[in-house]
Amino acid sequence: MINVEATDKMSNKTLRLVLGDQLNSNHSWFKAADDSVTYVMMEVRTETDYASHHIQKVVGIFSAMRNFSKTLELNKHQVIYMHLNDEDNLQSFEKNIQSLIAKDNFTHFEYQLPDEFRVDVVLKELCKSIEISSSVIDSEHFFTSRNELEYFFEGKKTFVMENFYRMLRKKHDVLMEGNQPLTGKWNYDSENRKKLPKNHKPTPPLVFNNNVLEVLEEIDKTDIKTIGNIDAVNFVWPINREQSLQLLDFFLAECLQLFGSFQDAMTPNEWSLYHSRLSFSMNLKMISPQEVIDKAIQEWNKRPNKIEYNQLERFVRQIIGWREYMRGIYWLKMPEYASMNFFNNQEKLPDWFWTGKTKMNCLKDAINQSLSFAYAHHIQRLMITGNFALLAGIHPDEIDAWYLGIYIDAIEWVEITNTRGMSQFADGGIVGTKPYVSSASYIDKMSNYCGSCFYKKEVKTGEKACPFNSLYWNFYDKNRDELAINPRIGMMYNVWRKMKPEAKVALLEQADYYLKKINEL
Ligand code: FAD
Ligand code: DLZ
Ligand code: SF4
Repeated sequence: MINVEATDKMSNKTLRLVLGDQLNSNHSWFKAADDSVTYVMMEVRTETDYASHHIQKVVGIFSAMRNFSKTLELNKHQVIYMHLNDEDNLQSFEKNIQSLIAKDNFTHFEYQLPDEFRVDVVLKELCKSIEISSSVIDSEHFFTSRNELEYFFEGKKTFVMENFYRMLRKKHDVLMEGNQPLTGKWNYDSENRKKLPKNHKPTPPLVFNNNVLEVLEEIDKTDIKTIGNIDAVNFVWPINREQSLQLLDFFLAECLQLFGSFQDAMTPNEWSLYHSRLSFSMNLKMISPQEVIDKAIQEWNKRPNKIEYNQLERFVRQIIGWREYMRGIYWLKMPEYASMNFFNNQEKLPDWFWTGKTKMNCLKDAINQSLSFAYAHHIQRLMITGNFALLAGIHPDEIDAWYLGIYIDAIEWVEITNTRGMSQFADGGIVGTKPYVSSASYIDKMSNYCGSCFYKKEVKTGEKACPFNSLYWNFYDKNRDELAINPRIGMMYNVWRKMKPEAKVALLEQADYYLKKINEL
């Protein structure tokens, strides 16, 4: 537990703020009930309106918040819960807190370190403006502190996720034998790139049949702008810690054994495959990354013949590696990160990103699935929607707004680093070493989308040519100044240079034609 900015500990009536993504029942705050402490949780318009969120995201967060406040009350904590339509709700964290302090004579205010830069600023400003003392405490969720990545890479020009991951494995003694990785090998990436076999039927996902109608009706009474669909009688996402743990158990029993093998696979109408769908539970802190990893390792120890080590390592890497790495980059690079646009892309997102109405099968599936479930797995986000947006030169602000809204797990610290960084290379290579772009051949290699598509994957120009093919070469041609010096990309320019001039012209004309009628693709 760290205590920062403590200005006065002599208070006898304390108000503690719990944010919607701080539902950590194991936090030291909640160890014992204390009559002098009141917790406040609030559904507010500043949070519902900073993006056009998916309706499942708003309903899911409110439902989880309400359940969390009930659990606190059951454990004898005093809680003020402000519902969205409460008359005295002033619709922002700072206004509500100021009002409560004045009304209820609190003498001390406390909050947990928020995960979003904007909220961090708001709460710091609030503490300066109030006349009572205040303090801030860690959220006790992550493996790393906000600044750990900065210290680790101090003096280095580039950041490498692999190095950060290895340091954390050693530091937290995860899958280690002394100072060496268990099995002697750190990285199993090359073994994890299988397409789903034709007749393979994946295990159906565990979904919850939560009735969240009451929450939905309250949102419907307002003018909050949301996107996507919802079945509010059978809401599929976990909305409390118990359900989050059930989802974890289901993943360990049914999916972990094939997690790595099919991590990059995509197939129509299968929205979850062998992914854990634990990001929502973890990002709201209903479960911790430590317990997810511990339980995965326990499961592997129980069933070593069923779960290969490489499947386990690949899963652990996502959580202790990528998730912590993205958080470190966020706190090191914000707020400048939010306006980076390395390629100076300026285009608007096509309308069909919001409707799914496109003839491109891969995009149609990934977008419709996102509208139906507020979820797409990593490769759909990176190599389908993200890939297309980058090839089409869409402005990163437009892309961020889409990703921040549409996914149930989208909280800015992990959304923006993945979107602007990993997917769009708008940070010029802070997160990744090269842009993730591909033509149809990669999409066909990893999915079963192309066979039934209106477009033809092998055709580059002319009728029914797959748009990814010409846009791919157009991207390299257009961004030559930025990319040709990158040693990981130089090879692509050799291929481009060796192409016949008329073939190059045809590809660029095709790309131009598609970009001009992007809304009709
Ligand atoms: P699994 O495939 O089961 O992986 C297990 C866990 O590993 C995840 O729950 C997640 O906590 C972690 N993880 C995996 N990859 C990453 C990653 N690249 N960065 C951080 N954590 C990772 N993740 C979010 O949580 N919120 C976002 O808003 C978000 N936006 C993204 C946008 C783009 C363009 C891309 C390419 C990726 C984004 N990701 C985001 C990362 C990743 O796609 C999701 O974490 C993952 O798809 C969530 O599904 P899952 O829980 O089934 O993950
Ligand atoms: C995303 C979200 C939404 C839609 N609504 C609320 C809310 O009404 N109250 C709340 O406390 N949190 C909400 N959140 C999550 C916050 O945006 C999140 O806590 C901040 O981004 C800090 O990371
Ligand atoms: Fe996507 Fe092109 Fe394949 Fe169609 S042919 S599914 S647009 S990659």
